[in-house]
Formats: sequence, C-alpha cells, structure tokens
Amino acid sequence: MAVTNYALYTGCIIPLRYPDIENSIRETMPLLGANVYDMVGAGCCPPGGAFWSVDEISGLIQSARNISIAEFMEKDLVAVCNGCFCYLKNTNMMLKSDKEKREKVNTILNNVGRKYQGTISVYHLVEILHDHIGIEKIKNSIKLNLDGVKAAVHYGCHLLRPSDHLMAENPEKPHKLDALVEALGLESVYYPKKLSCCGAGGGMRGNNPEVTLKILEKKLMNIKYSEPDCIVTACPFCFLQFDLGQKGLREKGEDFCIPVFYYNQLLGLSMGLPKNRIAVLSETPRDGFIKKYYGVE
Ligand code: 9S8
Ligand code: 9S8
Ligand code: COM
Repeated sequence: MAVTNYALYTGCIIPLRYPDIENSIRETMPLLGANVYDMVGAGCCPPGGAFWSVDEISGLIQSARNISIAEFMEKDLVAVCNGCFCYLKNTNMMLKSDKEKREKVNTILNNVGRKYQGTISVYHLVEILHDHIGIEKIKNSIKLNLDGVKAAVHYGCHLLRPSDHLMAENPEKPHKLDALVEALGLESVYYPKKLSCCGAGGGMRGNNPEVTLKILEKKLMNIKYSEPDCIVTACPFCFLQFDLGQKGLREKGEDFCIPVFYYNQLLGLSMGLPKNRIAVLSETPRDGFIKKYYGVE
C-alpha cells in the first residue's frame, strides 16, 4: 500500500474538547495508508472572527507560523476543522502570491526564529480521504456496511467558501462528504438548504446564544424533514453546535435528538475500531445508534 505522510493540524476544539474525535482521526488514517505526524508547537490557526477581521497581518503572521512548522517537517498539512482549513489555506494562497505581505510576515516571524517559505500545500481531511485515498480504498477498509441507514450530511461554510481560494469542492453542489458517507453504506438524504450554516461560526455561538440556537433550529427543522438516523460532519465546530446545540434546544422544551458524528468516528466504527476510544463524548445521545447499527456498547 502506498503510504503518504501529512502534518496533522488539530486546531483547538478537537484536542481541547473531543479527544475521541482526535483518536478517530489518528487511528483510521494510517489504516488507509495516510500517516499523520504531530506539529509540535502549533497554535491556534487563528479563526477570522477573532483575528483577521480585527487585524489581517496579525492573523497572517500567526497562521504563517503554523504553516512554517509543517514546512520544517517537509509535509503537506491536513486540517481537520473547516475553520482551520479555511484560514490556513487562505494564508498559504495569499502569501505564496503576495511578495510584499510575505516579506512583512517574515520580518516578524524572524523574531521567533521562523520563516514562511511557501513550500507545502494545505488540505482538508475530506480532500485527503476523497481525492488522495479514494472511495474504493475506504469501501475495502470497512468490516461492516451500514446499508440503508440514513445520514444528513452537513458540509459547513468554510469547507466550501471562499470558493475561489479554497477550491476543495464545488461550492454550489458539493459531493465529496456525501460520497465518503455513502462509502460506509449509509444513504445521504436530501434535505432543504443543505448548504446553510449551522449557526456556530463567525463568533455567533460565543457571542449570541439566542441567535445561534435560532439558526440551528432552522437548520434542524430542514434536516428533520428527511428523517435521518444521524447527522455527519467533518468540522468539529459544526459537530459541537449540533451536539451541544440540540441539548440547548431540548432544555427549551424542543424535541431535537438526532445522533451526531464526526466523519472519522463513523469510519472507525465501520472499520471495527473500539467505540470506547473513538466515539465516547456526546451531549446528544448516540449510544443507541451505535448499539443498533454496530452492535457494540
Ligand atoms: S484553531 Fe483555535 S479556535 Fe479553532 S478549531 Fe478550527 S478554527 Fe482553527
Ligand atoms: S457552518 Fe457556517 S460557519 Fe461553520 S464551518 Fe464549522 S461551524 Fe458550522
Ligand atoms: C468556524 C470558524 S469552523 S469561524 O468561527 O467562522 O471563524
């Protein structure tokens, strides 16, 4: 099996809140011939709402510092969160083509003994799985086929847009995450406004609890329309919003209780990896789903 190596950029949410999602990535990828290596000393990507919108050059510097770690490792970077992918790829695109900005960034990075060179590529995990590894290999890696189980696939904004920079997917009609979910046997169901936001990003979840839940509620009403058995995403912030947000809506007396998975958690369960390492933490119950379809507790 051809082996490819990547620098794993975990971002903040996964290592801080979801060690089981982190395990699911670390344990499934090598089984598909993709080894992932730690980026020692990496920091927050940083996301746009927190940095870029206030001071672009500060955002670029912090982001370029992270990229320089992968450059030092001589490996392409894989981001496992939409936001991280968006800002790191944006930085990479911008600094590769804009000499003036690159020099400005490097003058500051020089103070901490780092240099952005523009020698690596930034990918989203979905691109690695779909484009580099491929659907066939994934189909061949699974032990259990979830034939006929219905999944509502959520792409999330920053896997798709700004599309002229990210170029990971067709922003109007994405298909890669659907194809990855269907490779596990599930049916990716149609639901209205599939590409709309989950309501977490852009500082909404942190700053405006009422509005964030309103947007989520709209999204979930559309999802419920096709009666899925689960929601699947490849963004930890979207995962958090669906998982924790449904709990928030239940506390307001609403009836939302659809199990949520990060893609590699379902992939790992389908490969037969132990549940207690890769799918442990959730506020919206999903043990029933796992027991029913995977037969494990
Ligand atoms: S790092 Fe810091 S806060 Fe976060 S997970 Fe995704 S976006 Fe990038
Ligand atoms: S959707 Fe709109 S901004 Fe975002 S990518 Fe993840 S979190 Fe959910
Ligand atoms: C969401 C990232 S994954 S951001 O909060 O919209 O920047």
